[in-house]
Amino acid sequence: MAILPIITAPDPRLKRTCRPVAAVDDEIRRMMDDMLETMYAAPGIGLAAPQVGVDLRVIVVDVAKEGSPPSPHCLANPEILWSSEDHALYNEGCLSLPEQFAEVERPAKVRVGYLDRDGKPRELEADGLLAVCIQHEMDHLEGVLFVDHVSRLKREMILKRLAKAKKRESESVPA
Ligand code: GNR
Ligand code: NI
Repeated sequence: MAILPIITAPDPRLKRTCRPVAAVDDEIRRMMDDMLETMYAAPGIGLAAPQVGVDLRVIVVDVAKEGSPPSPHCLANPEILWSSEDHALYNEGCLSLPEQFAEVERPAKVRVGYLDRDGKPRELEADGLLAVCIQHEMDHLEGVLFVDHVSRLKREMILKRLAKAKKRESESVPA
């Protein structure tokens, strides 16, 4: 297993539409395992393949609370089969927009179809934080970040703040 570098905005690789995986083979399984390790190390509750530079439709999530047993999910080719009429707000963050947050509104519940780590077709009904996380990760597969769901003013403020933080960081590290 390996911890992979996480790409941050504004990187064009975060804006691509990802390709479906043909099959969940050993190479995809290795990528899922590396993504889980990378997500836990970050730490984060989800990770999408484009965040590690891979343009394939693969996401991993684990929203288990600290201290409770891990509950990893690996999803290849995820599809929203149903989403609830009722929506919910959540203050979202993203490992590709470090230390930035904004309230995003999404359907409160979703039913998702996908291939699991063994390539087996499965369905999952999610609500609460798991529903937020799965929708956030699936957005990444379309090149969409949480800032694309907020006003242009908020989005530009967040992207400017992130650019400043990155610049400060690059200048404070001795060459
Ligand atoms: O670790 C993460 N936390 C989080 C918090 C609120 C809403 C979504 C997320 S996903 C994020 C990890 C990430 O960037 N996944 O793409
Ligand atoms: Ni994200």
